[in-house]
Amino acid sequence: MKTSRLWLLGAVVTVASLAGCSTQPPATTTLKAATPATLAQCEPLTTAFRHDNTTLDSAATVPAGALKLAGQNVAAHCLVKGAMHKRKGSDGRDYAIAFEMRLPRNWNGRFYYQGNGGLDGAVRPAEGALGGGPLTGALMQGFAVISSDAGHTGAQTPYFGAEPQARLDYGWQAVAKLTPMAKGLIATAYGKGPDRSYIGGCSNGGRHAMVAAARIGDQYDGYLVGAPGYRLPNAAMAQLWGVQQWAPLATPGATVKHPLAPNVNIADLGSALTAAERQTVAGALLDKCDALDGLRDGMVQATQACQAAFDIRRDVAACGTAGRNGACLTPAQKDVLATAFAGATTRSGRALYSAFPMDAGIAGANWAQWKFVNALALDPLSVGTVFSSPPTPVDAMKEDLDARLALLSATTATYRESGISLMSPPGHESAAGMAALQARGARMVLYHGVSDAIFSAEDTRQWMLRLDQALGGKGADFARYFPVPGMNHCSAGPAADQFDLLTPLVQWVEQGVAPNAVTASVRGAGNPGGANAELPAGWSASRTRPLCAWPTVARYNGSGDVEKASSFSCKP
Ligand SMILES: [Ca+2]
Repeated sequence: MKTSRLWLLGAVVTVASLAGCSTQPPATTTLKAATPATLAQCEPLTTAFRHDNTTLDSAATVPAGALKLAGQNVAAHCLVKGAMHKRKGSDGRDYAIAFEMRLPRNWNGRFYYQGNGGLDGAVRPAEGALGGGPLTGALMQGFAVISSDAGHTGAQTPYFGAEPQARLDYGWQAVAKLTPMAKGLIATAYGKGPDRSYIGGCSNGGRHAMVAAARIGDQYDGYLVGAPGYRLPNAAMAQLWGVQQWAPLATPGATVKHPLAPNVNIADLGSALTAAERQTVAGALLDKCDALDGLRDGMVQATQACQAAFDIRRDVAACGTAGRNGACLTPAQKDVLATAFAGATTRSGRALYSAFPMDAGIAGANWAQWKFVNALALDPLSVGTVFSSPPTPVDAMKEDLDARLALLSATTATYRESGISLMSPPGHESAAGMAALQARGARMVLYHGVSDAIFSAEDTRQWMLRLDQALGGKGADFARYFPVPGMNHCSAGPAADQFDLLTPLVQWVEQGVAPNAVTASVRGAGNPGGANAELPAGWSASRTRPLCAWPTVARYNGSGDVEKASSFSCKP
């Protein structure tokens, strides 16, 4: 019975496909698979390679095992260091787009652009970081990898934002300049350019990938988009809103150390919603939502159903006359939290950013770090210096958010592209350009921690909905989105946060196999990528779960080991 049903289904699909072929072009294109090659030269590259506005400072062989990733030896490769567009900035400082490339001796024929996080400003090792909990990365998989500082040095100070060209390089131009150079260097090193090219990263790195898709869509075949801050200036504005809302609820006079300047104290906003209170919210949410996926396991897979089932004001215990004790919230706390999740607005009612999905990862330390520390220590600097035209200091506690929002869309004679424009993918409001990428055979895989406190997984879902509309209901032919329940910003939180979505992306681009489910692991004690200290005590140290392509959800099969991904299926 089962067999004949399957056979019948197969027959129907075949007939439909044939009918489709006769009236319209094939729905999907699969690009030719990359073929391996061996590194032809390393040290001579400093003189053998020539590219406009580019200097190579060094090229040296890194022997096998000299670099280790997640406890494994990285194979022998060539480490090339250099810079593009060395110049004197309008602020008198020296600028350049510094980079390193790591070229494996045994190369898989592919190029990986490693987009880095935060404000860039440092050439992180070109290991091909994949996002999520630490794993080995693209270099270990045989990719030639580039990493850059995106045009300025100083990973933690946004002074560069006042320098117009440095601001543009950070926003999008560094990727556009480095990409053809990197492909040329690969051609010189191996005797052929990359057969297939990929770009990926998390946070600002995910933003780089999404911006590249919109700006230089002919350059990359695959996009690995993690926690994309694709509306980063807007997200930073929502952070300022949070500062102003939480500050009156914080303990008066309480301070914590500034994360970048240990001698500086900043207001302890976290006292407005303590770790115990966040745990209380997570507990109430689990009561309502954990079983919606078929299993009480401390993980809320049915994120969308949970948004309807859970109400902060109704479902979290209210503090009585004795006041706060960690196990309840005051009405004022509930109001701020509910508004933050619904989506912050300015005084005049303009949306600052996005709604956020409610999820058990609110208990994670990284959630609080973003909402209560970075919001006060980092976001005001980025908004004031990098995203505002002209640069204008922010007073986080008192800032007029309506006026500030206008500065993010403004241009001047010196700053000719607005902060929002230079940071965001052009046309993201309609997923513009993605139909052409899809037709060419390019593919995108996205992931996002559902409990990411700085960039919203709901904002990513909304982009997927717009993509689906732009592709006539066939968004899944171009992009697959994998929400990661419980995960905070790019990793951590009570989550299975270790996964490799690059391998399935390559299979999709080069073999036409679209990913529906990818196995993710928790990082328990002894994990080679480093243990996650926030795993709940009741979970196995080797728990696995399927990450399911949205909108499907990992549902328990009703039987089988509750710690194993194989006991779950991705279903609507
Ligand atoms: Ca569950």
